[in-house]
Amino acid sequence: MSVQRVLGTCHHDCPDSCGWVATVEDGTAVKLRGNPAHPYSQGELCPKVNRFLDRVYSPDRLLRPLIRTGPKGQGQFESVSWEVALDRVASRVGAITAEWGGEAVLPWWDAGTQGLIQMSSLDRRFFGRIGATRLVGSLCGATAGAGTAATNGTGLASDPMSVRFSKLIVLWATNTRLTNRHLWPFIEEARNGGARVVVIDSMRTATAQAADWFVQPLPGTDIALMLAMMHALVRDDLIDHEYVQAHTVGFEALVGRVAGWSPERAASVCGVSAVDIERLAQDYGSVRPAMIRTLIGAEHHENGAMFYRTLACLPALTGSWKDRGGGLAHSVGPWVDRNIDDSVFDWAEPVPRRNINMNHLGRALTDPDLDPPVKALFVWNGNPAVTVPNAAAIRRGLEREDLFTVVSEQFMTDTARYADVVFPATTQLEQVDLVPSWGHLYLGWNEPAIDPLGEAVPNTELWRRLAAAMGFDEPELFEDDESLIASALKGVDIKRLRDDGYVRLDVPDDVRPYAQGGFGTSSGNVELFSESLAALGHDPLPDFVPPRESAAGNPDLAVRYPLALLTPKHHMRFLNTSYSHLPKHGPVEGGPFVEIDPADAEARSISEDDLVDVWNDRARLRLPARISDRLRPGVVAVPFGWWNEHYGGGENANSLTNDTLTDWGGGVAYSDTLVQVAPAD
Ligand SMILES: Nc1nc2c(c(=O)[nH]1)N[C@H]1C(S)=C(S)[C@@H](COP(=O)(O)OP(=O)(O)OC[C@H]3O[C@@H](n4cnc5c(=O)[nH]c(N)nc54)[C@H](O)[C@@H]3O)O[C@H]1N2
Ligand SMILES: Nc1nc2c(c(=O)[nH]1)N[C@H]1C(S)=C(S)[C@@H](COP(=O)(O)OP(=O)(O)OC[C@H]3O[C@@H](n4cnc5c(=O)[nH]c(N)nc54)[C@H](O)[C@@H]3O)O[C@H]1N2
Ligand code: SF4
Ligand SMILES: [Mo]
Repeated sequence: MSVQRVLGTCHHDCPDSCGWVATVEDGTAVKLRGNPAHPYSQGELCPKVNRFLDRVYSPDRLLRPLIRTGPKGQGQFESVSWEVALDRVASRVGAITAEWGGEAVLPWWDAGTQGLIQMSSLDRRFFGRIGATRLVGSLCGATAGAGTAATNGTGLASDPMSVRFSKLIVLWATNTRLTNRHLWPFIEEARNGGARVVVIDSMRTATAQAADWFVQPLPGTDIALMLAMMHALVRDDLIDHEYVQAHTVGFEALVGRVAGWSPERAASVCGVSAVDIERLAQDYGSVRPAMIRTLIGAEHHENGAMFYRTLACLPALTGSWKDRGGGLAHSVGPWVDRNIDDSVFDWAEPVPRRNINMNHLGRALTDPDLDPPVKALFVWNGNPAVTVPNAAAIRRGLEREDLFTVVSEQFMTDTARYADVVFPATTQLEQVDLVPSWGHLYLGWNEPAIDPLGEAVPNTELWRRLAAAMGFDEPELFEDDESLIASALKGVDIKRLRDDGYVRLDVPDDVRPYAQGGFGTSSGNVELFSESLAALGHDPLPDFVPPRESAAGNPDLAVRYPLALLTPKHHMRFLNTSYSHLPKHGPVEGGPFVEIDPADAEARSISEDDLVDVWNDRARLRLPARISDRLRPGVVAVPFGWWNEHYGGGENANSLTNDTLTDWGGGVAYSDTLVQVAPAD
């Protein structure tokens, strides 16, 4: 028997990008464990990926190309050869582009794998060659990045692992223990050294339960809290004047703005008491090092970019960037640019192409005035029928008989069910890739451990086959995987990376990007007052504007829909919508439900486990009620990640959510959603 141990890296859209070791016996993977040598994940995976082999070898894996035989959305397909499926796509797409032009083709993809080449590489060339509509915007991360960049010029930020040197850790709108679990041991290390952990979240999450202090603002109102913190920092002179003088612009203007934001005023907006706001400001202004850790939880509001822009002012005021274990930690993506240049994958564009925001998929598929209309849709690395807000509109669009939909998937997702042609995709065990992380400073290598199952192919191979079927002959459309990876790497020893399974980015051990200033703005300073935001029509100073779909933003709507709805990640065994359909994941987590506070439940005569309707003008869901004290009165929550089938109909949590774009950054405000809840009749 031949036994091999193959090093790889988890591809999931998760900040941890864990290193793994697959044990392969006679070509079959029999064990998958964390790589104990990995400096960040330290030998552990997670309750999702501990069972990854069940996913790889699931009897439900799609292993042959499929062509639809029944009505759209019914999931009736027949297996066909690759040749037949490719011919079908080439002829339909050829006819569509001939009649409507390339922009009638819309590619839609996300980070189902965040591997460098399998997430996005040859697709850019393939769709560039077609002249397809360009997908812009982001479901995740871009708004947070654009918000911090408005203050700091770039998204460069603290190394999350340096949290172990902190004495005060503020986990702001991030559910670390669930979503970023491998950071927790470093937080515990800091705690053992005397650090205190404060969690600021609209929900009493598992992370909040593990904190020393939990602060609970109403959703979408944290900016008011931050403005009042700054008010108190200025009033009590907890400002690092030397740092502010040397490395910021607009301090006096900011002081003028926050003067109007007393803790009492902020308390009436965000629901956190003035006493707690004062205490938070005192702690933040006096304990050193103090690190603020955030990910993306707060970007899904209409004022999402302003949240991060305002948050980024705090460490500048206290000079916290000077400290190891201080500053602001969010995505480390911008550090990855030191060693990776993915613009090598771009297609040299001969003509400008129209843009469509990925969050507006429903609008794009149903807009009668869109010219040209979307006639062909390609989806890979994502499940937009469940993950994109206003999903009810997406479903109506996917049902269009004149829309030709192509999906590349590992499973028959809610999106794949609407496809005309489905191509089978490999998993991370079956494909080569390099995995940049957004949660730590190591690049991961992923060596294929087993041969592709059935006729599944990596995404890159799909684009090569489609290019050939379309009759294209530019050599850059056919570049092989290893060459693609090598072309994007800068200054990385690939052999070492392959041998060890990971390599540290070209960054120092002690990462303090702004200890001596050097911000990425044109002035080189933190822009407390931002001319560039003003030029774009935004408020040049931090300010709080209530989201339009909130009780404060739209009192009339709130009469009909008085409850704010959160739809957060909640289940340990889910990764977005991947896994909820698998037998050792979904059934173990139970099923979807709506969480409601005792006061709101009582006012509606709702008892535990009662079936209730949750609705607004977009859709209606019927769910069991769970009465809990994790939310403030006026806020309810439905966990994200379940498929339509788990709701027993054609809807899911995102059928209810708001697809308004964020203030800037191209994200979406799905956490600004108002609903009503009542017992089902
Ligand atoms: N188990 C598991 N882990 C995951 C994922 C998963 O699906 N399952 N998904 C992965 C992905 S794609 C990502 S991007 C990361 C995300 O990681 P996080 O950003 O940590 O997670 P989220 O759950 O999106 O949001 C965090 C918190 O923001 C809170 N929140 C929402 N609005 C507000 C607000 O206005 N103010 C405040 N203070 N809090 C607010 C929510 O209640 C939630 O608890 O997690 C990754 N890890
Ligand atoms: N209401 C609400 N909506 C949300 C969120 C929320 O918290 N609440 N979170 C948002 C966030 S942060 C994110 S990142 C998005 C996630 O949105 P999506 O990326 O659409 O979510 P996933 O469910 O992870 O879908 C990934 C799909 O990619 C497939 N896949 C994985 N690897 C490969 C591969 O190599 N090739 C191909 N072809 N397919 C592959 C998987 O089988 C899976 O079906 O959802 C967002 N939407
Ligand atoms: S999903 Fe996240 S925590 Fe789990 S193994 Fe993958 S990278 Fe690690
Ligand atoms: Mo995400």
